[in-house]
Formats: sequence, structure tokens, C-alpha cells
Amino acid sequence: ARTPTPDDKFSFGLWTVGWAAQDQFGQATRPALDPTEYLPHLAEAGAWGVTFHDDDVVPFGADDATREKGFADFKKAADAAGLTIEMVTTNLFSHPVFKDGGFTANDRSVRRFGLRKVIRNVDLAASLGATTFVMWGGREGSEYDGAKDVNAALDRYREGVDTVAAYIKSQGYDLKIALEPKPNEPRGDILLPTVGHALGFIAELEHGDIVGLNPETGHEQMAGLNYTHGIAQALWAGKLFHIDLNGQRSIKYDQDLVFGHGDLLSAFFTVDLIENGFPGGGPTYDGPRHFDYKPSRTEGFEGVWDSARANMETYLLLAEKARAYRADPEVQAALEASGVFELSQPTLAEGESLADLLADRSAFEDFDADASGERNAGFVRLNQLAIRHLIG
Ligand code: GLT
Ligand code: MN
Ligand code: MN
Ligand code: MN
Repeated sequence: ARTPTPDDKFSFGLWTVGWAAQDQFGQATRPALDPTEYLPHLAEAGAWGVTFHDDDVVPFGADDATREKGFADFKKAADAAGLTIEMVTTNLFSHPVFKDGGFTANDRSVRRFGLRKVIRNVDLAASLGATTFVMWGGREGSEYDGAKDVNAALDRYREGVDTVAAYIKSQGYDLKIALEPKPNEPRGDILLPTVGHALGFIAELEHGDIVGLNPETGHEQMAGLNYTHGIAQALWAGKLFHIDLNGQRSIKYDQDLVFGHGDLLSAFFTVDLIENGFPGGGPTYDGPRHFDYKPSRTEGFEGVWDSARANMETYLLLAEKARAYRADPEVQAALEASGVFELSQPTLAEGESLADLLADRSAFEDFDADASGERNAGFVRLNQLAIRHLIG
């Protein structure tokens, strides 16, 4: 159960294992290989899928012939390795032209250029059979509050996403857009900083039915937020279209560690939710288990493949633990005793009106709030059972 199979639907961004480890302070520590060279290694490690930005495969500004050949070669290599191209995304952040954003740059000509780049990439994604189109707006934001009209920026963001979504529909592509929130880095502050902000944005779209989320573990945790709760609310809203799993230790720069190498207990409950669903039932996630991590700068190629494997192994180990946790009668009894299942019961009975509630003396006048307040919830005991399964 610790050896990944295609059924596990593990996928990797090409930019993860392909990262040459150049950072803000130092040069690359690994050479960049030809994009196609990563694919057999990913497949051998146990991956089922691969994802990429346009510019990961063909350099920015390449002429049409180079571009066509680059993507054709890549598709051929993916097929040969048996890897599915499940998601494609656009680089609207590396070239200096995007220094103030793609869809929300103050400069209108940049926005028109960015939109053209994305539309071209949508055609590519559809032609390669991808079903998710991620939009990470890393440069959509500002360093200085006075330099960005946020009202206008959100109007332009909506205009951009709606234009792309309408185009997808008009072409009949089997493609959904997944917005990826991040609070900061590379911009001082990024628009749509969290899952919640992005859900609020999607509700304002005209074509929001095909727009959902691609939440990344570390991005929520950089904001001090609970990733498992974030994907839970996205699920509840019917908007969990894709996930970026990785590791992060507390509020600091984006670490992109291996999944589980950050907050392990949080990772356990993330896997528990993805694999086992909510305790009381409800919507479930069926999409790729996509990793967006960076092999640490200290690693050579051996470490690149060790770390790729580590993501999948950690996920499978946690899935094993989470299954045992849910199947444990003691856990089930503790969930019951803690009222976790009771939460699925509506607060008003079926057919009960507010007038009925107001007339129910047992709900208020005769209710013993003090006694209720003294009740032991048993949540700590329940959590310790999770710890026992995790490290016992
Ligand atoms: C970039 C970013 C990631 C996004 C990728 C998709 S690119 O590496 O840090 O979180 O998922 O654009
Ligand atoms: Mn990240
Ligand atoms: Mn990243
Ligand atoms: Mn990501």
C-alpha cells in the first residue's frame, strides 16, 4: 500500500522536480534538463500525471514552429512514459512584462497581452486533454496600497476570468478553471489571498459555474490558516476542483516542502478528509492528488527523486493511518460521544417552524444552559486517538 499505483492519481508539476534551485540569494544548484527528461523518472517513481506552465515546456517568446514542436515532443514523451497531462497553467509571473500583474496590471496593454497568452494556453490545454486549467495570480497584487485601485483590479480580474471561462464554453472544451489563492510572495500582497477570498470572488462571476479552486497546503498555512478547513469549505461550496499538496512550517516564506514535512498532524487530517470524506458524509474529492513542492536546494538529482517519492509515500502512509483511524471502534465511539455525528442533524426538526421553536419551552425557558456548559466534550481524548494512530 506504500507503493504508488496509477489508481492513486498522484501528479506533479513539471516545475517541481524541474526546479534548478535558484533562489533569491543564490545560483541554481542543479542543471535544468530538457523538459521531456523528467517524465520517465516521474513515471518510474510512481506518478500517474504531470502538469506544467506553458513556459516550463517552451521558452517565453518562442516562435510558432518551436512552440509546436516543443509541445508535440512533450506530449509524445508523456505518452511514452504513460503519464496523463491532467492540468495546464499559464506563466503570467516570470517575464518582466508581468511585474505588475497579468489580468490586473495597471497597464492595459499588459492585460491584453496576458489575456492573449492565457487564451492561447487554453487551446493548448484542451488539445492535450487536460481537464483543469489553474490560474495562480502570483503577480496580481501590490506592494503599496496607494498603487493599486483594488475595486478596479477586482473588476479587471473578473473580466479576465469571465472572458476565459466564456471562451472555454464557446469552444465546448471539457475544461474547468481552478483559481489558486496565495497571501503574498512574490507580491507584497496578492489579490484573492485565501480560499475564502477566492470563493467570494467566484460568487461574483458570470461564468462561475466552471470556476473553482486549487488550494495549496502551504499557501493557507502562510496566512496562519487551517488548510483542511480551507479545502473543506471549498468542498462544501462544490468548488474543490484541484489541490496542491506540500509542506509548510508556520507563517514565513513559501517553503514548498514535501507533503507532511511541515505540519504532520494537519497533513493527517487533510488526507483523512480527502480519502475518507467528512464524518457525516457530504461532498467528496475525486481529483488528482497533485504535489506542488520544491526539492530543497541542498539536493542533487538523487534528492530530487527521493523527495518526489517522499510526497507519495507520506501520502500513502497517512492514508493507511487515516483508514485505520476511521475503522477503529474506539474512534467511532469517541466521535459519537463528542457529538461529531450529531452535528449532521438539522437544528430545527423536519417541518418545524421558527414559531414551533419559539413555543418549545425545553429549548429555552427550561433549558439548563449551566449544565450544558459543564458537559465534557471529549475532543482532547478524540485527538489523542488520532495521535495514537499516527505515531503509536
Ligand atoms: C508557482 C507557484 C505555485 C503555483 C504554480 C502554478 S507556479 O510555482 O508557487 O504555487 O501552483 O502557477
Ligand atoms: Mn507554494
Ligand atoms: Mn510554489
Ligand atoms: Mn501551487
